[in-house]
Amino acid sequence: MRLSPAVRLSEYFLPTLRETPSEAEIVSHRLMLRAGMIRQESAGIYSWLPLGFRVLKKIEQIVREEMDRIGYHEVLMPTIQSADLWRKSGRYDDYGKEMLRIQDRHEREMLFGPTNEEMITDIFAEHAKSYKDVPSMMYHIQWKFRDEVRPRFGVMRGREFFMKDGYSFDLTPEDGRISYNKNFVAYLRLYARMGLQAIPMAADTGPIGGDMSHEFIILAETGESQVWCHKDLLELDLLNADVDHRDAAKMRDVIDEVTSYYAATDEQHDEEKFQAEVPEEKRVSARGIEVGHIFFFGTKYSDPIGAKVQTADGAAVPVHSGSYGVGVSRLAGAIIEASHDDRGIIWPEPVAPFRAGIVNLRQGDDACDAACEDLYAKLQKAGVEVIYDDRSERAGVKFADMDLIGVPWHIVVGPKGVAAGIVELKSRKTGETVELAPDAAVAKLAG
Ligand code: 5CA
Repeated sequence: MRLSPAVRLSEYFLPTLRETPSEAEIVSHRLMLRAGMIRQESAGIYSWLPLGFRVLKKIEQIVREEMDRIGYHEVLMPTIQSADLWRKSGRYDDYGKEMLRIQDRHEREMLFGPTNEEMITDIFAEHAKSYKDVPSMMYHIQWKFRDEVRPRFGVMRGREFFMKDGYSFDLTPEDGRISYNKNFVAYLRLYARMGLQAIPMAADTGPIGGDMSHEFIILAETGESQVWCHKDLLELDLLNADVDHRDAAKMRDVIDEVTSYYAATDEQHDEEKFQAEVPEEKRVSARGIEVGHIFFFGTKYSDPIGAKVQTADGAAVPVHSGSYGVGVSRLAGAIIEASHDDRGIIWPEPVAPFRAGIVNLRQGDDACDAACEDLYAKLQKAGVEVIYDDRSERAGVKFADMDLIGVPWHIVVGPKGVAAGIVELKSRKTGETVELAPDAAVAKLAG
């Protein structure tokens, strides 16, 4: 999906707030509201405004690329599902009050999907017949609804939220394990690409079920889970865990290395083991945010739904499956928790809504306006996504807004600089500034 490459702030819908909204308990929620990214519609249900929408789409695209890289096929299933399918798996009753149940005009029971194991298994069952149809992996990125008891922290624990859910189908448990490993390794990379160190931790399977599961956790004071891990996990180079997904042995090695360090959420934590395995100075006990969760549950859904394929010798066997979730909308908040300061958000470049922001210090001054227009055109031409603050506002307001929305590079254009043929290029992250010719700034940002 192509986002508009450039916007002028005077024409943009960016409702930033000076005051801290009182309803927001944690920093990411406060900053998302203050930066005009989201608006609450009901408890745990949000609209994504233009700036927030761009970030959401950037996160989504990274997830998509990493899924496609390991051989997934993208689909799109509906948000509304039939209750009958969920009766087959037994989860219609099990899900309890967290499921939003709906009746259509014919009094048929429907529901707003909290996840899609049943539906994708049913799709697979109808069309896949033979061992030649596996392995198969499909995912979609779609809105989910869970009527959480306590929606809170903005998009971090919403009721309606955006999730990537992937599903694998294999002939044997061993092959299923290989699919699980492909996902595991892809997850290490996808979070690293967003500037996050997400640590896989052995986890409970909850309502999804199965016998193997890992949560991907980023450490943050405001996280909802208590976690324990080995300090070295925080420094592992996860981005370069770039193994060929067809090389099962190499994938296994990467996973063995990462999982050789102690890491557990509170349901799985074993204090004695932690103390025995991890030297005191390496023990980390912290709060964490769950940004993904993967499960291997074998035939839990293929059995009741009848997803079978024929083996080479003609026997019909249920397929072995796993499901793999990424909290796409939660990530927008989680990234802010991991990357902000007292002035606002500091977006990691790959998920930034824009790469550059032009600050015109003297709007209406012919020379400044011309210099900014020229930069604006050249940045677009160079493929640099840019937001141009062309409002007639004081410099202080413009600086504050640019810091708040967290664009990685600010180009400050003022009358003195323009007269001398220079602009100031500032890094939002480090605060460092350099003065250089406008064309040099464009070249630097395009590089
Ligand atoms: N079917 C499985 C895997 S696809 C599943 O639903 N797993 S899950 O319940 O763990 O959800 C996957 C991810 O969605 C979680 O790791 C979390 O990052 C995100 N998520 C879950 N509930 C919420 C919520 N209420 N608000 C925002 N994100 C959520």
